[in-house]
Amino acid sequence: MSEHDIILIGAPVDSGKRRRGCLMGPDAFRVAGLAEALESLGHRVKDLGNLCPDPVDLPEDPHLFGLPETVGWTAALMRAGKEAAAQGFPVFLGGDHALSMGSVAGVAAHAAEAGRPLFLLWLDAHTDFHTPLTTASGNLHGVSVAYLAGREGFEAFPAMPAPLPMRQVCMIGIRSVDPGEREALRETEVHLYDMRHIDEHGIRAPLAEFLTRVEAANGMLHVSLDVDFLDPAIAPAVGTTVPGGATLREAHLVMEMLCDSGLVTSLDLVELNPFLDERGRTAGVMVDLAASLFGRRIFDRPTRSHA
Ligand code: EXY
Ligand code: MN
Ligand code: MN
Ligand code: MN
Repeated sequence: MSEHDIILIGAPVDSGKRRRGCLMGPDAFRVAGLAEALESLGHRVKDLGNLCPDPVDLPEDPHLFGLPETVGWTAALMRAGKEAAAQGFPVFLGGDHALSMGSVAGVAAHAAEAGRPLFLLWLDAHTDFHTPLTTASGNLHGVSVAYLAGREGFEAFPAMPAPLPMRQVCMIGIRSVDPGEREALRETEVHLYDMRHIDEHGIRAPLAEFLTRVEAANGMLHVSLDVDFLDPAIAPAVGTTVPGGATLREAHLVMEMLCDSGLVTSLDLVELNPFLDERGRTAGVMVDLAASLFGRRIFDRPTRSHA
């Protein structure tokens, strides 16, 4: 496990949906001891504090919630993400999932300059594949992947500098998809593993297959971890709970495999709503998962089994 220069970027984005609270997410991660946990694993950690959205001169859209503010966040995060990716390993502390439009776009711009393909692992109950034209809720935390893929309808946003081919995107944990998203995804080459697939085949095989492809392409890999990837029984602090999510062990296995791969180059921790938490429990689970991704383990492998 190599040591990283980890750059924490607070992104208190709360404009991606009506229910408020994600703006407290970055501080909850700090209070739960994220930086200390990563430092104890041998990494250097620099916390840039919290970003602000760029001011934008754009009218509200009656159909969409928080459009100007979300556009401002996208521009600010894109710039910060590109800069941080050139200097170390950016970890974006959300904030709701609308922040990934900026974080991933910034990292993608860096990858394009470095001449490497960017792959995206989307760990989520949702596919977030609406566009501003198809969303029924008007909540922009549900459109991030569509923006990153370069779908139409994002004219109000800064242009996505390097649209991601959907065959470079892997979604795991999916269990809530709207009809418009389902139809649009069918036209793509996304690698999508819903919870039924995990139930039937386990979580190891699809992730291993994806990581093999990232490695073969000498790709960079951004991981976007939405709290609602996890089952609400272990992670209640999220506005969009969907029963039947990943267990604690499944989630840790994903993080441990990602760590072993050495392929991950940036990370989002999103949708934590501390207002809905129970004595910091969800923040603690998310910090533990990040620690697994950065090298915390029960034993160094391989372990000898005594049958
Ligand atoms: N598909 C639903 C909508 O568009 O409103 C729910 C989206 C939830 C998105 C959360 C962040 O993952
Ligand atoms: Mn999401
Ligand atoms: Mn979600
Ligand atoms: Mn495949």
